[in-house]
Amino acid sequence: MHVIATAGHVDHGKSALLRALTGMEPDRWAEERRRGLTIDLGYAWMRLPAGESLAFVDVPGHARFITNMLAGVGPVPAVLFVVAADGGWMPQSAEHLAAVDALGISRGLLAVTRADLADPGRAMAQAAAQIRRSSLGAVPTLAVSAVTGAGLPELTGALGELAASLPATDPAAPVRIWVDRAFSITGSGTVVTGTLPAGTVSRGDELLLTPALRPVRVRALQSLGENLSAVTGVARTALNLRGVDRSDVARGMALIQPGRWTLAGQIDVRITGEPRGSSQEAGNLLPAQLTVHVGSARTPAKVRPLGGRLARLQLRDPLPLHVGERVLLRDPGAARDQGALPGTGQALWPGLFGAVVLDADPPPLNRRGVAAAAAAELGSWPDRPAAADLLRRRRLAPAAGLRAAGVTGLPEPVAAGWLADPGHWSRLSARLVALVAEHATAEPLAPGLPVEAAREALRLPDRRLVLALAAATPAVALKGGLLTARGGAAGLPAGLAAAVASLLADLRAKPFDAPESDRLRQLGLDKRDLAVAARHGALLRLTDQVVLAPDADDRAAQILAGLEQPFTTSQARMALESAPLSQASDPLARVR
Ligand SMILES: Nc1nc2c(ncn2[C@@H]2O[C@H](COP(=O)(O)OP(=O)(O)O)[C@@H](O)[C@H]2O)c(=O)[nH]1
Ligand SMILES: [Mg+2]
Repeated sequence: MHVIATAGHVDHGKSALLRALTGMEPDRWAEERRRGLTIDLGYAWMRLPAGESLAFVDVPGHARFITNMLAGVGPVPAVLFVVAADGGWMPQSAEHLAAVDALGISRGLLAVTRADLADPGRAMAQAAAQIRRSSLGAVPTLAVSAVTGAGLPELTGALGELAASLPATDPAAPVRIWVDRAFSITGSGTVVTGTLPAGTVSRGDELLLTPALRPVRVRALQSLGENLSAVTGVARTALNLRGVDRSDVARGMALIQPGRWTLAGQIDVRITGEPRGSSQEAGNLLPAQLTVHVGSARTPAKVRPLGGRLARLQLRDPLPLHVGERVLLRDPGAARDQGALPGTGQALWPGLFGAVVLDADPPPLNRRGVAAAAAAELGSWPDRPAAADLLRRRRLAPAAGLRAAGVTGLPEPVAAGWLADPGHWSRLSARLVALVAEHATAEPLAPGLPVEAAREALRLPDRRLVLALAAATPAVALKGGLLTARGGAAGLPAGLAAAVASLLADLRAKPFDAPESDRLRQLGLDKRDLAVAARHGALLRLTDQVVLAPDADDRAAQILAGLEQPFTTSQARMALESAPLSQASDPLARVR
């Protein structure tokens, strides 16, 4: 199935054209039919010559219902632009085109209808010239009449070609359905409808209703009036929900798959359109307040300019978003009818423009100079930020957070569930080496720097990050929850190094026979010396006065692992006493 929305000035024949194409009535309300005016969104569908279904979202053309129009166009990938042959290009033609352009919709058709009432040539040329300036570019253009039926077979053929040319969608994509209608059916409960742009929803799925993130279960689902066990986008869907009252659902909420979207309260955006003509003060690109439209949702937002085309928007109601997606921004203060009409090199419509979401979970801007730094950083980002861009900004981030931001191609985690910016990670590594050295100097008798102390000093959110960092830092060793330098005897004072070398020479013959206190005294090694040597990784200190070669514990484990299991303590002792010393594990190698 494919879904496309109509666009065009009021009374130009959008609803009549859909009626003629589909045989269905897109104006659902009695009031709409009585007044002959589309107020809210309408729905109709047809079967294309190739056998596929094409669903239409019919939008109102009247200026008063522009937010309904935006709710209809927002979630849809293509438009059927309608202009009356006897009306030509009109203000709401321009406003709708500006909305399509701001949303970055690039696929569509131009139907010049009511061609039985006037020669369509002028309207076709006029409209095509305007549309060419937008994200739609050059589109196939057809003259039709809903009354005589002239041109309808050609239009059906062109719709088939348009549908076939739309990019395939990913059935495994994250699900987000913007609610465009909600009602209750006696006996079934709450039903919501919306466009599923990609991904798959199945009966029994649990989805979250934004912004409350309230869990709801899909009890049943329909598409184009048919009961189905699963629906894959692009599709119009009606979902019967368990766990929510009709009164708790409204247009502008969304049903999302858990863990796949960021519920954003503030976003950093790059303006894509041309905000000229809006009510901003001179010299300022943006007004202080904007309305953000995305999908069927809209919310007021406070604008904090970051410089150039970059801004932070503080959303009144949080929205489920991905980075890289388009939102539409509207300046509620822009005088609708005062702006320059298109064709003068100005904005397509005053106070209506687009933006891309660069960051849906940006860091706070609470210190001086941070905004400028943010602008400098965001300025280099592409419209679809990659994991590397976001990580450079976050430095460290849970992989789940980046997945929820819609980022694919995540790097390998550095520790359970954590991603790190490579630059930041190597700076942390250097910092850890310095911390361990500082601690050794400050507290020479301490056996090492506790992992928790390192976590605090490095301000890391998870102790596992310290463990991973230690493992990735060759100059640091981790044993028993303590971090020590892995420098061997290299950093020891000369006298101490010599004494330790003698000790290690003794241990060569009997690696598990700790030197007696007499021998230690003879070499001039006191408790403090032993601690310092252990801190440098030159000795393994079991207790204050009991030391072995630094690799003794690993070697003991190896030897014991080679014994027939289970073994007794005396068998173990015997095995260790007679342990041969291999060249590779010569402890002196570290001192020489
Ligand atoms: N003669 C003629 N009238 C049309 C045609 N299409 C629409 N109309 C009439 O134009 C008016 C507006 O049509 P409608 O579909 O409601 O316009 P919308 O506001 O764009 O949805 C209605 O009175 C229709 O009957 C057409 O192709 N030929
Ligand atoms: Mg209509």
